[in-house]
Amino acid sequence: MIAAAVAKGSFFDGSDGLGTQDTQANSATSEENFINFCSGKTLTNGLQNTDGSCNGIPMGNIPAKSAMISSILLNPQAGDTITAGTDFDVQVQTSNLVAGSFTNADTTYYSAPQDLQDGKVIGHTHITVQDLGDSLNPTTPPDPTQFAFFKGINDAGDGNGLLSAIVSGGLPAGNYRVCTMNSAANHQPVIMPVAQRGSQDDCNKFTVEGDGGETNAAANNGADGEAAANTAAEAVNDGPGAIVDDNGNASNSSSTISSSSFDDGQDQQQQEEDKNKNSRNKRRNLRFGERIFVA
Ligand SMILES: [Cu+2]
Repeated sequence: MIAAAVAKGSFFDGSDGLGTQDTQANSATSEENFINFCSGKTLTNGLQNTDGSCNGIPMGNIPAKSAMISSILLNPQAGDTITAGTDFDVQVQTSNLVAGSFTNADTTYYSAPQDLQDGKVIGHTHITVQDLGDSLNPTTPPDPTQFAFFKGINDAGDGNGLLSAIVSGGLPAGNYRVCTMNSAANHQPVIMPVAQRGSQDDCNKFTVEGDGGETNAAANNGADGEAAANTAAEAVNDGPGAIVDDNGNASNSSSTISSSSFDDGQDQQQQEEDKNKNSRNKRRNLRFGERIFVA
């Protein structure tokens, strides 16, 4: 590491600094800035590992307090009633998000730090809608694996922070919550400079009424939702750097990455594994047609 890049703040557990409280947890410390924190664990490696993983990529550039992200949903509004099975727009006005930057969610998930342009976070937002069950005010948190609609918005909207996603086909009758999930380009939740602040995200609750309306294609159990999850899972199987060429064949670029700077002696074994994956992947066609924005 370059000395100037070492964060000395990580040397201290916070037990005798300013702001110490009796009830606080002492921070973990590392004079190496946790550079080996993920050693021996399953690395995130840009993949959406459903069993969890360890990500060693820095958090990155953080905006000034004067450029913190804020959001307000314009549609659906709080308490709205929407007709079942009818298209509607989710619209959110954001501020201080340089929207429209959306990296490959299957192979570069959390793989690079948050970054800024003109002092503002470069990234995108996600819209997620969940069925709340019998009531708009349930007391049990909704299961995060279950969603009625999900979309990563990969465009810059109107260029002034107004972003939207069409819920094509609408939703079946029910009580719902719609939320934003603002993120940096590599899909990580945005990191803000101070603790005391307003939320960077917004949620509204609304009702869908009437007959008709099927499971939305972008639900966790809809065709697009399942295809996106399958693609993410295939990328995990392919390993870091999995790519798909113009013919729809997957290959793994990580074997071409020079790893001479690593001292763990596993490079050769890794390259052998990558080679095996390549030959397997070449037999496999991209099954899911159009690319689906999964995250
Ligand atoms: Cu994303």
